[in-house]
Amino acid sequence: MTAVAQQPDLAALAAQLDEAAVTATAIPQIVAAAGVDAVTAYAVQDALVARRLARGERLVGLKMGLTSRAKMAQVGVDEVIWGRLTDGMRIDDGGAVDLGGYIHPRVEPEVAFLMARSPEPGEPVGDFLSAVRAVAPALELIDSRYANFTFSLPDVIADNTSAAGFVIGPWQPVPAGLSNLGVLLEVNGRVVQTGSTAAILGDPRRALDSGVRLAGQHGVRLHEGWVFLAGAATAAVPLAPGVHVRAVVEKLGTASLSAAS
Ligand code: OOG
Ligand code: MG
Repeated sequence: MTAVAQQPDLAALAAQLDEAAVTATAIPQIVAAAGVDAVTAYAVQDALVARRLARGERLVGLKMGLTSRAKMAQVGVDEVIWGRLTDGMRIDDGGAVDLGGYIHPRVEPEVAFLMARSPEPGEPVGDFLSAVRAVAPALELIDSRYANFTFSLPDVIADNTSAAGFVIGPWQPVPAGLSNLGVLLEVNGRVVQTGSTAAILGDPRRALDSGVRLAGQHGVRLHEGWVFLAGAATAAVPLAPGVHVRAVVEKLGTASLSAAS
C-alpha cells in the first residue's frame, strides 16, 4: 500500500486556534506539526480572522511582529511577520482589561500609524509618509494561544502573530524624524523596559514598508483610516492582575491600560 500525503486541513487548524482564544485555553503547537509552512500559515491566519469577522468584528488594521532584535530574542523566532487587527481587539486608552479573557497575556510598547490612504506595494519608502495621517504611542497586548508562549514561525503566523488587544494613545502629527525616539515601558510607574524606535528595523517607517510588501504578497492592503502597529521596540512583559502599564514614546506621548484583578 502506498502512503498518500495528507493535505493539512487549514480550516480545522484555524478552528482550534479560535477555540483556544475564545475559551482562553492554551493548545499545543499544531501548525508546523501538520506540515504547514510559513507561507501557507498566512492562509490559516486568514481563516482564523475570518471567524472573528463572522462574529461581527471588523478589520481595522495590520500589525507587524518581530521587527526588533529584542522581540526576536525573546521568542526565538527571527523573521518579520504580520497580522490583522480587528475592532474587537481595541482597548480604550487608560482602559481596564479583564485578565480572565486571556491565557498568559503580555504587553509591549508600540508605535502606531493612522493611514490616510492605501500605500501601493513597491512605492518608495519616502512616499509612505504621505500615506500616513498621524502617529501615536501605543500598547499591544499579545497572548499566544500556545502553551508556554512557545512557537515556531508557522505556528505564530497562523495564530495571527499572538494579537489579542491594542491601545492607541492620542494621535499626533507625523514628526520630522521617527528613527531615534526613546521608548519606555512602565509597570505601576516603574520603568521595566527601555528602548528606541531605532530598534524597529532602524526606523518604524521601514516596518510600514515591510508590512505593505509582505501583506501585499498575500493580496492584503492597508486602507484609509486603518491602524498600523510597527512592532515592539522592547521585549514584552507579563500583564499581572492589578497592574497599570504605560508606554512612553519620546515626542509622541503615552498610552496606558490597567489589568483588573
Ligand atoms: C509574536 C508577536 C510579536 C511584536 O511586536 O514584535 C509582536 C509574539 O511575540 O508573541 O507583536
Ligand atoms: Mg507587537
